[in-house]
Amino acid sequence: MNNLIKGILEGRKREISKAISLVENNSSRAYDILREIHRYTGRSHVVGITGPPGSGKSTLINSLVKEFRGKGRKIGIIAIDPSSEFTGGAFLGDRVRMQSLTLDKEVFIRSMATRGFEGGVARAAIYAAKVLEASGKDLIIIETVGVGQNEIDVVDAVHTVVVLVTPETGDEIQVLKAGYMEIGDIYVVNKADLPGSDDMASEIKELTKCVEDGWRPPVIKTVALNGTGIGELADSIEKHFIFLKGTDKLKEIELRKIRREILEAAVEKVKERFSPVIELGEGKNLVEKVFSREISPYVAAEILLKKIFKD
Ligand SMILES: Nc1nc2c(ncn2[C@@H]2O[C@H](COP(=O)(O)OP(=O)(O)OP(=O)(O)O)[C@@H](O)[C@H]2O)c(=O)[nH]1
Ligand SMILES: [Mg+2]
Repeated sequence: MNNLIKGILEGRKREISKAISLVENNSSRAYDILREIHRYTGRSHVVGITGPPGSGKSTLINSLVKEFRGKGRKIGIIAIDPSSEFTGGAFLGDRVRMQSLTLDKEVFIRSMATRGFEGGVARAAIYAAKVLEASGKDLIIIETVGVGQNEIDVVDAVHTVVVLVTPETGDEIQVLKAGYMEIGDIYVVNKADLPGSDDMASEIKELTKCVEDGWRPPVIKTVALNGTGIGELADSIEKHFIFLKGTDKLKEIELRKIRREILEAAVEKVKERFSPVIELGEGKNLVEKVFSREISPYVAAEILLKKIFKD
């Protein structure tokens, strides 16, 4: 077994970090690693924490990690950080806030900017989570913001989705109605020290009333800054995982992830085979034919696919 894999399995930060960088760069070595570690994955609880910018996700995760460390859990955190795309400010802020945690051997934290990743940041985050699973983390937390495609991809790949809102902006309920209400397994009204949090919590309870799949999403008020409500939140997160394990839902989520992984691996393989073929021989001819409008790119692709899979 090579040293990188060994280091990951032993939970060493240097090796975990290196593997995640390879995943981020979509390097072919990343696939070698993912192939090797697959059998050591599938035991962690993967939690997505999502909510509008500035709602306190990073602060909350900081408190949650302390709570879970108290229970002896090993933890990995991936923060998908859209703000760093513009100024780098939030990145530094998160870093400072989370610095105390990084001294802990059993806590691994990684921040990812939303741009600059071959294949998308959601994909990088999901594979990074897999590396963390293999490293023996009991709990993996992915922080995401917004309701864009990245978000949906991440939400699809986690076991438990925690949606964070605050009483700060009145129109957030509109945001909730627009997309968050279908995805949350647990709702958190953070900044409960500010006025309006009770109303906010009641409104969300009202909206989630008709959720009918054996799990009624709890609504929890927290003050991430001082730890209020964090114990209750940690309990809910664990209860949700127990709920998933007790039904076929956990397997459903895993199968969905696996299907996507197989599809991605297949696309990757086709790309690998395709690229040289379009440069030479028949491929080159087909490119010319597409150029002269004799055939379309789609027809050229079909011809080449048939040829590749015949060999
Ligand atoms: N009053 C109050 N402020 C809080 C609370 N939790 C977080 N904050 C503050 O809210 C601001 C944003 O907190 P972050 O944890 O960076 O929020 P975030 O959701 O991670 O932000 P982005 O990653 O930029 O989307 C910071 O100034 C925090 O100190 C809370 O419970 N009460
Ligand atoms: Mg943050």
